[in-house]
Amino acid sequence: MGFIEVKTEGALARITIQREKSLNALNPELLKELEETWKTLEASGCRLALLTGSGKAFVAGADIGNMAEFSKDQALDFARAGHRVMNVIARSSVISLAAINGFALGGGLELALACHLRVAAHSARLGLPEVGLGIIPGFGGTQRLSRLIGPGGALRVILSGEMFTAAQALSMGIVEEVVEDAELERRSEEIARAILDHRSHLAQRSALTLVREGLDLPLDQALEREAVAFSELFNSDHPRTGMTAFLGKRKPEFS
Ligand code: CO8
Repeated sequence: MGFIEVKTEGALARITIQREKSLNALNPELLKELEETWKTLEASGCRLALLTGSGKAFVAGADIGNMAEFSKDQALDFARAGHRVMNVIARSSVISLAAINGFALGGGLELALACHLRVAAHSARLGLPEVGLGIIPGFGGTQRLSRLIGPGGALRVILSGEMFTAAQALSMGIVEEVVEDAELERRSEEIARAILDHRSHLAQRSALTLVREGLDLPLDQALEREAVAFSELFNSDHPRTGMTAFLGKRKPEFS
């Protein structure tokens, strides 16, 4: 342990990657630590993780020094280790919001893509520069980016390897919001609070799963899953709590 700072406040966790001298580049130890951090968050009852980087980068990619002399087998192991971590984050019931504070390149952008939501600081720079290194985005980028913005946009980003601005990322649909640099922390926390306060965590968990898994299903099957998931919420007291609070002009307090 040692590359990740975790600060929790109730259901909110602030996660900061701290490997500043390498612009928070992801090496195997850091990846392992990220995976363990998420598993700890899940066990702790945390509902939302705000993920950011320390210094001038969110994450500037996988650690290039670590990869330069890879054999084919080592490359496969590393790609699989990356996939495992990104999947843990993407499939987690802990809602993840990437607060992109600087460079989010290669594996760093792929990490942000594994998160459920992305807010970028105005000066952030994003990109998938892998093809310039003779490799491909191997931490899920070829798949998650094309699912997020479509194949044309994804191929433009991947094939050019160009760095682009936060405003360009917003127009491509890669991030949900861009804010002034000084506002990144405050605005990310505001979004987190809007998600957490007086909202049903059971309904949110259900919606997370439906959106994520539904994308891989034919529409009719995905809609049927939605209907079943909708009905299953009525096994809990959350629908009654939420709707009686509305009718009583109160804010709901979900158990
Ligand atoms: N890996 C290792 N070290 C890095 C990385 C990185 N990805 N990025 C930056 N660093 C290091 C630099 O080498 C430098 O170290 P040192 O001080 O010892 O020379 C330090 O961080 C500071 O960086 P710079 O001096 O370069 O800072 P600048 O502000 O001049 O430039 C940049 C910032 C533009 C971000 C520049 O550092 C850069 O281009 N970095 C590399 C970005 C990149 O190509 N990222 C993609 C990496 S590949 C990848 O992520 C693949 C993921 C999928 C893997 C699949 C597994 C098989």
